[in-house]
Amino acid sequence: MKRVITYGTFDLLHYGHINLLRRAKALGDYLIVGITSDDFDRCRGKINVRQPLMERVTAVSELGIADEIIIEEYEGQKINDIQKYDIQIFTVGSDWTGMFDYLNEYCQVVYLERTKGVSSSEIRGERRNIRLGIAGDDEYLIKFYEESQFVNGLQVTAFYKERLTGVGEEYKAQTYVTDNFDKVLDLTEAVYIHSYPQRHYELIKRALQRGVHVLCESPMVLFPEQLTELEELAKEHHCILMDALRTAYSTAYMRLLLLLKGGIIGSVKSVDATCTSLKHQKKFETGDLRKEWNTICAWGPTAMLPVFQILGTDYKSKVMASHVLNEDESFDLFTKIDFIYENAVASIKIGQGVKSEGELIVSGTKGYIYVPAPWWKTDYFEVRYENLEKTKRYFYQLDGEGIRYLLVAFCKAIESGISPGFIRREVTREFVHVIHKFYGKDFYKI
Ligand code: C2G
Repeated sequence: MKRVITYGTFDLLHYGHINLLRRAKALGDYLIVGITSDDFDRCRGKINVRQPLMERVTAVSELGIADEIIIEEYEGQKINDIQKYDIQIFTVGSDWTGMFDYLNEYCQVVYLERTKGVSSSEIRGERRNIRLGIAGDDEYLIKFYEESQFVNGLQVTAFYKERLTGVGEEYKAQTYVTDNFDKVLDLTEAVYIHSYPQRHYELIKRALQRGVHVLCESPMVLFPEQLTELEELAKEHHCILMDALRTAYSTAYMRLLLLLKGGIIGSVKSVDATCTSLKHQKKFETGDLRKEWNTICAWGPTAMLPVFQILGTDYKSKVMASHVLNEDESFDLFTKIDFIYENAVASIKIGQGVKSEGELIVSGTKGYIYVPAPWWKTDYFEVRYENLEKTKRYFYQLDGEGIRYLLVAFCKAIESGISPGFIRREVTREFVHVIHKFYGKDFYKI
């Protein structure tokens, strides 16, 4: 009996896949099909897969072509499978020609002509066509624009710029660059806002009133009552209003939270997060501070994210200490906040005028999790115990700082009408509450 194996994602199953599977079966007597897990696809950069694993398994199984279906979960599994299942032929489409020649050491490798004129990504693009506006005035928007190119069915059609003339100019050919926000809302179904905190409320409100979905950098607003009003407006206009804190969408960070919930370090007693960057320090000596991000806005939500997602938002008390500019006490260069919970503590240190080690440490009764700097965009963390030999190391590919995963989640939310649960509403609310307390001078001046 000649045993054949092939692998694939088989997302939105189409006749190109079916042609491949039929010809693969015809190469032998028994066909095993390896279907990639959601995680494995994400790690190898396939972030646009629409169907979860079991839907893809069912679709392939119902064809009645495969004799057996297995799940491909990690790089290098193919060699194990070829030996484990006593495979004589490995086959895959010709778009992979040459990529699997190394398997010739274990079995015959056959590349079958790829079927022209159909692909899952084209089908995704046909089924989704979201025109995205980008609004703000920061070089960061360029990175966002570039990341949006990785998301099937999402196209940046307009750039709204407020200050920096450079931002967006180079994309004039592909997008409409304007300083008229209403014009952007005419050309889009969704808008990403990264202006400055004082400006977000008005831009979000105008977008929601026009039925445009909103993805906005945290903090979305500076007053708790504004957030309540915008949440109501989003509901009234059936719009998504989503917090754009990209750390929450990075695979390593999400896996860290799941491991903690599973008790990998026992019960958590302390969360310590530090975020500092002196990148903008020069601006604070000369620029117009009203349009700059002070530290509590620039880094507060990021640093508070793990605190509130691991320990919750019902802390008993907090103590805030800030180093602020003399000429403008609402502009902090460094802030430390200690949160006291019923059974745990947390501390964040954030700074744009003070440098420290940007790590995240979660301390538990059995061990601790260590995430090296810059933890907020990490692809790596360690779980450490008293016995260092028991250290577990985790690595999850993070392309583009997690922005493309954030955009995929935003598109899925728009299509489903359901905000993803990555950042629960009460966490977003607590960001705003703490920042509001800062502006209310509820801190010790240091
Ligand atoms: N395919 C094809 N013709 C198409 C589209 C896909 O022959 N028009 C083939 C691909 O070459 C592949 C299989 O169908 O052999 C599944 O394609 P995908 O689901 O796109 O998955 P892919 O990541 O290409 O699978 O590690 C091997 C890869 O997993 C191969």
